Amino acid sequence: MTHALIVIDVQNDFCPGGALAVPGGDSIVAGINALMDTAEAVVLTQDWHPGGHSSFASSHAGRAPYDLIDMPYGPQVLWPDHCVQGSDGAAFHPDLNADRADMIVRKGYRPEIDSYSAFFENDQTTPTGLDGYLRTRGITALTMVGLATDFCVNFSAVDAAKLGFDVTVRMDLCRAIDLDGSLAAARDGMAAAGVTLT
Ligand code: VGL
Ligand code: ZN
Repeated sequence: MTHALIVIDVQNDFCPGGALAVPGGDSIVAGINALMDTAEAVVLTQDWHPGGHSSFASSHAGRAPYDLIDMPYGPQVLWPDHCVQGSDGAAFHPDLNADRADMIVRKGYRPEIDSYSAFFENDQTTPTGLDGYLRTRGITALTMVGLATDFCVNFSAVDAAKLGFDVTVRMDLCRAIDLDGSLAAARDGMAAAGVTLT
């Protein structure tokens, strides 16, 4: 077994009606479930923030969602409160076949740092442990799907490529937030990192 399907953040808060809804976020669920049926290994990621997380605009006086601020580790977009640990918004979409997962990776649980990537937090050095998990299973090729194309999928795919995995992003099974051209930038960045976009 050398291939894994990585399903990024298919959670209620990123679907229509959620706190940080991605347009059409729920429309990819059936296709992802179908892909799971044929996958060798399945890993889900779950955005998992404590209340008052530093990526929430509500944690910064005078700031609004989608403002860009400087954090000690670099620039950070501020978000509406979302995916608070244990909340309904943090749960996987009810139709997602989460029972199929071999492994669930939670990220963004440190109050002072965000984590878009499934591999490293936003300081780009603190590992989540997923690299070690995949390597010790002998997995070398990854297919990525999920939410949002231009943030967590993008950062995960670029990090995976940098780590030496053979990475394909199924763009038809991802949906984007698209802030100020972030989707186009993500496509370019992923392609430049050697990620295959289909
Ligand atoms: C995400 C913004 C904040 C994502 C997570 O899953 O793409 N985006 N937290
Ligand atoms: Zn988040």
